[in-house]
Amino acid sequence: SNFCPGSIPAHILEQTRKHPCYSVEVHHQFARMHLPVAPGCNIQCNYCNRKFDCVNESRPGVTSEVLTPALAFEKFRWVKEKIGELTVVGIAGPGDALADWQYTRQTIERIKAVDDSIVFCLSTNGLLLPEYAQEIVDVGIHHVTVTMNALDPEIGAQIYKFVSYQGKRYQGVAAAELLCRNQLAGIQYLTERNVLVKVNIVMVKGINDRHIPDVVKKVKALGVFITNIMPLIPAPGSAFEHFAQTSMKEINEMRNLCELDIQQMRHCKQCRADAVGLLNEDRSSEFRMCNNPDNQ
Ligand code: CLF
Ligand code: SF4
Repeated sequence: SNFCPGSIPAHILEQTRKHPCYSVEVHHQFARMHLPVAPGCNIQCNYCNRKFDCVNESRPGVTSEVLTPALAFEKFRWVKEKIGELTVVGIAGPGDALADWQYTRQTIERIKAVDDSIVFCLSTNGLLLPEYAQEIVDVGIHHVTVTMNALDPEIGAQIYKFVSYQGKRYQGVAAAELLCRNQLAGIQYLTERNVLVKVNIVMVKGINDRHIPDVVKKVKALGVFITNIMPLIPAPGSAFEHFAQTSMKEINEMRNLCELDIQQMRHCKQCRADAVGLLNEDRSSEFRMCNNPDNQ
């Protein structure tokens, strides 16, 4: 069933209107912060070099300080005091937000206990959604991003080097099949429970580019809110290191095509896992915990 705003409770749509990634018209008005509490990852994307932040929600070449939930809570209080227009707290790595779910959950619970106006958001590769989607709903997260690059396992096999799941390592077509199955089941579970799901797609020329419209149609049918087609920015040291960066011309042509099916995000900044501020003014360097006056 396609996304239908009429079926979403008013208090959730109220949150969406304050979310700078989901509501383009407020992205100069409201700020988000990412708390980098999730260092681990359970898959290996060929475009990722683990030394950097998760490429699914960020550009390569930058590394964020990893925080414990306790330090992340202190950072939230510091930033909230300085940036009044902060509305959204997101967990976007630097690995996968669900691979370290206990850290992600503890961070959100601590903040929620002191501030009930914050909108929580997370970004994941989706592998562990079947395990944690209900907890995501229970904890009160209504905005989730899943990066999904392929439905066809032959194409997925060219994007993912391996998938580690329930103590077993999968490769090739088996890895891509498993990841895709969990992503689709997880997305459907969330949309059926009024979570607004955004699907990020990394466009890799010659690999998944011509397959993207199929991915978009499929996730639209699962009730996804918006898709965000992003350029591949080849990470140094990754398997795709020598691939060409997808041009914005190519990205925009693909977005124009896919917009016939579902609304497209066009203002993504491919943020760092510790991004702070308005989408177009990253203040992460100002808000390193090592600069926190309370920490000196
Ligand atoms: Fe962060 Fe992502 Fe939530 Fe936004 S970012 S977890 S949905 S609060 Fe936004 Fe940044 Fe693009 Fe992500 S501009 S990389 S889409
Ligand atoms: Fe890297 Fe993110 Fe892929 Fe994990 S999900 S391998 S951190 S890009």
